[in-house]
Amino acid sequence: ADLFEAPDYYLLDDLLSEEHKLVRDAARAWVKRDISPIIEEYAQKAEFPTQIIKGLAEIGAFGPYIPEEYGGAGLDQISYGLIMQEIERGDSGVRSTASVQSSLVMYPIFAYGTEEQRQKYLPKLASGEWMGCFGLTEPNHGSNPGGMETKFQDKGDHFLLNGAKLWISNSPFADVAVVWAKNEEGRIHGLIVERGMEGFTTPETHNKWSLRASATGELIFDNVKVPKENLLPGKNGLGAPLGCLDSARYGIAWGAIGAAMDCYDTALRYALEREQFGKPIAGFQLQQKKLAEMITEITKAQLLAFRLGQLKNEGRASTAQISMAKRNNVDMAIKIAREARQMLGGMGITGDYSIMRHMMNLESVITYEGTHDIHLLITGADITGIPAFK
Ligand code: TGC
Ligand code: FAD
Repeated sequence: ADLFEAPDYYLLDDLLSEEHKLVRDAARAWVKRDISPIIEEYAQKAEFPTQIIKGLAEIGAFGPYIPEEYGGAGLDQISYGLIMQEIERGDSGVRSTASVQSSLVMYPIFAYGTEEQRQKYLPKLASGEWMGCFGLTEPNHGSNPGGMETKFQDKGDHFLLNGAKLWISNSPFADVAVVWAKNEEGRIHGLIVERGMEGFTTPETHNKWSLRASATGELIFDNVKVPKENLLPGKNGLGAPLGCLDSARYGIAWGAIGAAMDCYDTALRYALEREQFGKPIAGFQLQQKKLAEMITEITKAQLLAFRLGQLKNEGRASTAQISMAKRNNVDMAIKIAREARQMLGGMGITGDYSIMRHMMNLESVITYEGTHDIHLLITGADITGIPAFK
């Protein structure tokens, strides 16, 4: 088929609006044209393909749900999810870039920023003229961001920022960083730090076996003078960064379906063509079991994401509901990637097929934005009322 046909076993398309389908198909066509042909090469050489930034902006991947007056696409949450699904069908690293830009940089500026900050940053971020990153995780504080050590002091006409962030997607090339740091009272605030501010550096993290087509790095603040107007005034406390994570995790719940669809689609086609013992391997029960379980799990994940999207559109999706979908759908995708890889035999380990790349990428996706275990504990805390984190 010219255009990738997503598995749609329960006719979910019937529940989508014309706009949803238009947005989805535009993203799908762009991924097929501009991502799939080049992504393996960039993953192999561990480089982010900067030339795709313009295309990401054009399909509405930067701020899908940010209002049009700020340059966003003004779409609903299901369109946002469908865009993430299609991008991650191409590559989780490309979807990461879009997630960070939209939900972790544009969203906090939109939701917690002043009107001046919105006007200054959002249109340029929506067009991809500026790229952003989000600094929450630190070398000593990953799952427990509340323990962060990065801090800022009020120096009268500016803030003085010191500390370090690790594992930051897009940091090596980002123009702006939304950084979470504690003030002198230990309260967490968001600050917009711009490339070029003295004492601010962004060394790249090398030797990743996962998300190789995405640039990851550190953020180092050595007595950085941050103008006071760069503080996000609308919300403070750990709930401020966690509110951004709700939006990014929701996008990942959809994105993971895209990676799973690509693995399933590839394995199905391969199994129908590849013959052993005189017949297509798709004719063997063991291979059918794998394929049947894949389509079942994808279908369940689609329904979870779709219903979550409805709740999000109504402003009713809880953090715990989002955690459940992120955890389930990423786990579903990584298991499908592992099974699909085996179905391709030796060919499955090569870059001639996308599966091994998805499989390795998903090791990051199951870790970032809250690990698999942390999301289980969020569900546990929600249903029992007893947080088991500490
Ligand atoms: P806890 O006591 O539960 O909460 C602290 C305060 O925050 C409030 N809150 C929320 N507010 C808004 N939205 C949410 N989702 C919220 N969740 C909690 C909460 O009500 C409380 O408020 P208050 O007023 O009482 O202070 O916090 P805790 O310290 O016990 O930690 C809980 C835990 C472990 C669940 C949380 O910290 C967590 O989610 N940890 C995982 C860390 C994480 O996800 N890091 C992600 C970094 S960014 C990233 O990975 C980007 S990858 C990007 C890509 O490439 O796609
Ligand atoms: P740790 O918190 O040290 O966890 C190690 C293990 O212990 C995990 O299995 C975890 O589940 C488990 N564990 C921790 N606490 C508990 C507990 N209470 N109970 C049971 N088990 C527990 N962060 C950003 O801020 N911005 C980014 O853009 C960003 N991009 C990333 C990109 C990549 C490629 C990667 C790999 C990470 C990125 N991260 C980013 C960081 C990511 O969010 C963290 O890696 C993640 O939150 C886990 O933190 P950690 O790596 O320090 O692991």
